[in-house]
Amino acid sequence: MSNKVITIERHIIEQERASNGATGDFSALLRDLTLAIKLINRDVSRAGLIDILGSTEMTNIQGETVQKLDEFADGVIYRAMDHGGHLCGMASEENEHILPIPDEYPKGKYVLLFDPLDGSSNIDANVSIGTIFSILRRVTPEGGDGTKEDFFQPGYKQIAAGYTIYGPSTMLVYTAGRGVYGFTLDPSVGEFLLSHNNIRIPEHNSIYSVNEGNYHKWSEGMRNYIDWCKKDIPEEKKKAYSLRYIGSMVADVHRTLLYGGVFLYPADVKSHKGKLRLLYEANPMSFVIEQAGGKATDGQGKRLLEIIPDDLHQRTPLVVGSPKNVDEVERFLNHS
Ligand code: AHM
Ligand code: MG
Repeated sequence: MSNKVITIERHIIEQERASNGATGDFSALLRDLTLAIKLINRDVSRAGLIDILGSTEMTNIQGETVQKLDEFADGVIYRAMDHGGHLCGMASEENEHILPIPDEYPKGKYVLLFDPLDGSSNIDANVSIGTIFSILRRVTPEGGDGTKEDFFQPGYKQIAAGYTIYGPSTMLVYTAGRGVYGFTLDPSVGEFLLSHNNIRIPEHNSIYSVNEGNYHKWSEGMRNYIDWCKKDIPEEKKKAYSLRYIGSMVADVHRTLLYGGVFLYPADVKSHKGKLRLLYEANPMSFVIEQAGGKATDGQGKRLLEIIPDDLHQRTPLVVGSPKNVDEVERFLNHS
């Protein structure tokens, strides 16, 4: 990789230029989103201080007491994105219904779906959390409010998707369908700089990532797969696999993207569709993983990006990661 310093803004503009019919609209949309993410990052990095600093500060500025960080993040994204003229609607994991663009602002040609702060139950333990986003082009006529039709598109129609991970450093990883790029926030200048050019996921690695506490609720095929992971079977695999599970999807998928292996959230007897949401979690992460050369399925041979949604908050079982690891899982799940 060259040692050129490339900001995310420059990168997005160049990617858009390289695609046909670029109007600059899409770059501007992503620029607004990057600003929202920097604002969220500022507050997430002070999460441990909120009890001692937050209360007074929030009261001074907004006249209200401290908000939970996930609600705060939700509001920041909405307020940063509602007036740019690029969107005709938004949908967030935190809100039951479509979030309309206020009447006083123009309605654009995209919709934005997001999980403002995924893994937020980990905040108090200072564990990495993230923001996930997905952008679709509207299918209804331009000018009016976005409707369900605009949101209920299969994931392969996403025109961009990505996530931010608030970890030891803050990273933004995105794809616009031309590979996957990672940017690290340099806090001293407040810019995301290209640090991971054209990320490719390893073909295979001996790592699996799943909440194994659900073992007794899984299907036989799923239990067999996990038992197999733990064994040394010289003729099939050199050694037992390692288990890594953070419990924060963005962090678990990010590690899987960089190191390889597989991340799973399967169905179980209680949750027939698993836990994770198709539109806010599964689709954007699958788009990133596929663009990096990985695979993303529902564990029953179906590509996640081909599911046609019928509910804003629908869930799906999920198996994502290195192509060979996903194939291994599929082999077990399809033989139960
Ligand atoms: P959230 O959107 O309410 O934060 O829940 C999603 C999170 C994911 O980040 C993570 O992969 C999963 O829940 C962990 O679930 P579990 O605690 O069942 O292992
Ligand atoms: Mg979530």
